[in-house]
Amino acid sequence: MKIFSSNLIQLSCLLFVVVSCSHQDTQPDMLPQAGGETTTSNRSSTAFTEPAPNLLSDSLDHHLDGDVAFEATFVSAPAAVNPGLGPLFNNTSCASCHIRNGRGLAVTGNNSLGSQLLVRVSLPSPNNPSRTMPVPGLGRQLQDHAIFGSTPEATVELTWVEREGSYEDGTTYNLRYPHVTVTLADGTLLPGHIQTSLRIPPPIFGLGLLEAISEETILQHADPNDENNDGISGRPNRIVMPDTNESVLGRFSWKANSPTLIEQTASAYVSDMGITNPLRRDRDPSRTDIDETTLTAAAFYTQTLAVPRRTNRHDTQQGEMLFETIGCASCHIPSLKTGTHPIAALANQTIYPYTDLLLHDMGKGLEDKRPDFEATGREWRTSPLWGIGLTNTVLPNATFLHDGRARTLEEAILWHEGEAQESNDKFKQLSKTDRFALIQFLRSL
Ligand code: HEC
Ligand code: HEC
Ligand SMILES: [Ca+2]
Ligand SMILES: [Ca+2]
Ligand SMILES: [Ca+2]
Repeated sequence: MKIFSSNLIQLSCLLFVVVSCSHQDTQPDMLPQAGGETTTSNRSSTAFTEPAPNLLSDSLDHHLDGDVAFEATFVSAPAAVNPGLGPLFNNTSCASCHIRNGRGLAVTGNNSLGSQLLVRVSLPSPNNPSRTMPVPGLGRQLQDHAIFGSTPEATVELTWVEREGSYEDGTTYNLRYPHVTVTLADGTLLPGHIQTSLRIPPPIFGLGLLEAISEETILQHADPNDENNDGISGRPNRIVMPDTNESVLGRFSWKANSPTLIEQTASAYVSDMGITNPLRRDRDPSRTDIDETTLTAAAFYTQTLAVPRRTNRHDTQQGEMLFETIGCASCHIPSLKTGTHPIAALANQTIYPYTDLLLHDMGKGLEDKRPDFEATGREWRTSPLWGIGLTNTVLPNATFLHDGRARTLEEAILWHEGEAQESNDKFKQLSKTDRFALIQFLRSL
């Protein structure tokens, strides 16, 4: 699925500016370029599928190979095309979980189509309860599908529990949170002492830029002991690489539990689809389901997707101001600069991702009670907010937060507790008009 419409759209925007030049809207060129030179003007349902417009032709070819890899549907061996699925898996292609490169749905069930939600599992380590070990027989992730002749590890059922609350002006709202029931292959329930964490697939555009931010830049925003006393104490996650024992900065996934896009891609292949690869071999190390070319192409694809540009709405200034004044921008840092990166198109860009890539204690409501490397059960990585206004343009029923519990942007904000409690309280104190303005700003991203 490849769209070469970006030039056309850019052209039509230019024309639009020419004919409506004295309009109240901010001209598109005056708006911050969300992804620097990787920004696309496409804000349709294919907004997350554009290659970065500044890729040189060799890189664009590599990106298009990666697109094929990302869409490839695996089947069980032997087969002429894309064999090697499973034996255990959650879904059959990258694209079937990251719908149109956006997020996946928070729905499960024992359907033959594969599931988009993942359930991570672990046991507390006996020597250090803030560390985890794999669960014997289940590993660190439940695979709820299997090829013919094998048995899925579990079935996962999701029900939602509703909870009511109200804004300061008396307007009421409803929040929902998931209740997960895991039934193991032998029909018994997953024992209660096993830690679980439910995660939906996040969008995958703009990630190469996040990879290109220097560690130094990210650590500048960290304040683990809250020395400036603003109630915000972001800290980095650190991942110990299995081969080298080296500790590296985590950046990707909901708890920043993955250090690089090649690592994230390699583990997605093996854990989500049962596809062994040069970075994740199994008992027979002499052969893998895919080769290095396919693995690097898929990772390259996630590194080089364009970031959609902000809309040129005139009614977002008030909301943008509130985003600063009620403290959202303390974690969702509007702008960062990328440093060096092997992919030239990603280097030295001024970008507007609205994240610090750090972990924050988000309180009891969002707690999953499952540590992930250095992240505690209550800590989550500040989600990037670029493109968040396009979530439902890309996928109408898509939802927010790590487990997809928030049906609207308002609900996502209302779940913010812990370090973000003050921001949440201030949001609840806003007038209806100001709440709307803040949401309009988010929708313009
Ligand atoms: C079964 C559904 C599923 C499949 C299949 C899948 N993913 Fe994911 N992906 C997820 C989930 C869920 C997460 C979040 C994981 C977490 O937080 O631990 C994720 C996270 C990611 C991230 C991190 C995004 C970010 O914002 O940090 C990338 C990149 C990614 N996946 C790429 C891929 C690629 C490439 C493939 C195919 C090789 C793939 N995924 C296959 C569900 C899936
Ligand atoms: C203390 C840091 C912090 C502050 C302050 C904060 N956020 Fe967040 N935000 C986060 C984290 C961490 C997440 C991810 C939580 C999760 O998925 O469980 C998040 C998630 C979100 C999401 C959902 C993103 C997605 O992809 O699903 C939205 C929307 C959001 N924040 C908006 C806001 C707004 C608006 C404010 C101000 C009212 C705000 N945040 C204040 C840290 C913060
Ligand atoms: Ca396999
Ligand atoms: Ca497993
Ligand atoms: Ca602080």
